Amino acid sequence: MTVLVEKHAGYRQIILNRPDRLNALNVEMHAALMAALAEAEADPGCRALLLTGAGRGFCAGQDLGDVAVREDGPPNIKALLERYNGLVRKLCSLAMPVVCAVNGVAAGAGANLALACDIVLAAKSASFIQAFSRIGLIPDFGGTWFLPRLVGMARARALAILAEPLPAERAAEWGLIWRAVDDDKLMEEAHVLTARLAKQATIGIALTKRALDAAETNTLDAQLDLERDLQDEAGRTPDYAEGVRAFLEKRAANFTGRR
Ligand code: LHQ
Repeated sequence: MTVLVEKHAGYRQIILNRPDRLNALNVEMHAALMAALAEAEADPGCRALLLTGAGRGFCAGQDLGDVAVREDGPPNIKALLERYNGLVRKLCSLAMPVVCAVNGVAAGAGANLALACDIVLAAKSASFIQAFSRIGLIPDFGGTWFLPRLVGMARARALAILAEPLPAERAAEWGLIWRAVDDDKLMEEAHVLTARLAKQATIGIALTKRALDAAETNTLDAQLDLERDLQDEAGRTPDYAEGVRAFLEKRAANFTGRR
């Protein structure tokens, strides 16, 4: 099994599971990951996801053994990426929060897979490597889109061109990720965070994601209109009514995540 799924109360943990290859991505793992996301999406009881890797790495990007240049010509990278791009699109558009616990090195597409998640925690010993330039490629899996937006163009360029490992603590300082965590606390913190998210107002979070994504390209005018419309949608959810009631009654809200 290249991907393992563990069910917890309100959320699922998805584990990349090719530890002897540092969880490098191949076609089989991609399909398993897509299936795990589709199953999570179809389960009304699943209100958050936690993505991590088995063993000492998070994900070393594309399995280079599978795309080696052979005598009969170059590999069909275009077709492969056409397929893989669906994963980034799916992760970014999921109507629930996705936490990524980067347990070890995240290289190439593996680094950008983490950046496609909503909240990224990383073990202090982990690092992020835009390894692509080492093999003559460009950052893919959304790397050229995520990097400049997260850390600014100067840092994005150096990360992409130099392919030096960025340690987790510096990644957090630079705003590439949310937090760097002591190695032995990573999974505990990731589970606590994901369990907490699974009890929040899920539709409100999904709409927040949509608003922030749209802000990347919208004018202020367009964004204000979008906020009006999405807030109207959020305001019609039972979770909004419950949130206000709970506030007024000075108690914790009991959100259902339902429409
Ligand atoms: C691997 C891999 C790996 C296979 C470690 N593949 N075996 C590209 C092309 C086409 C279409 C789609 O998109 C892409 C996008 C990409 O992702 S391109 C970038 C691909 N990734 C890389 O270039 C990173 C390659 N890996 C590394 O540079 C190192 O392994 C890192 C820096 C990640 C970790 O280094 P170490 O901690 O020293 O571990 P290691 O190198 O000894 O790796 C452990 C094993 O995992 C080793 O196998 P072995 O049999 O010797 O124990 C590696 O060969 C294997 N492995 N990454 N991507």
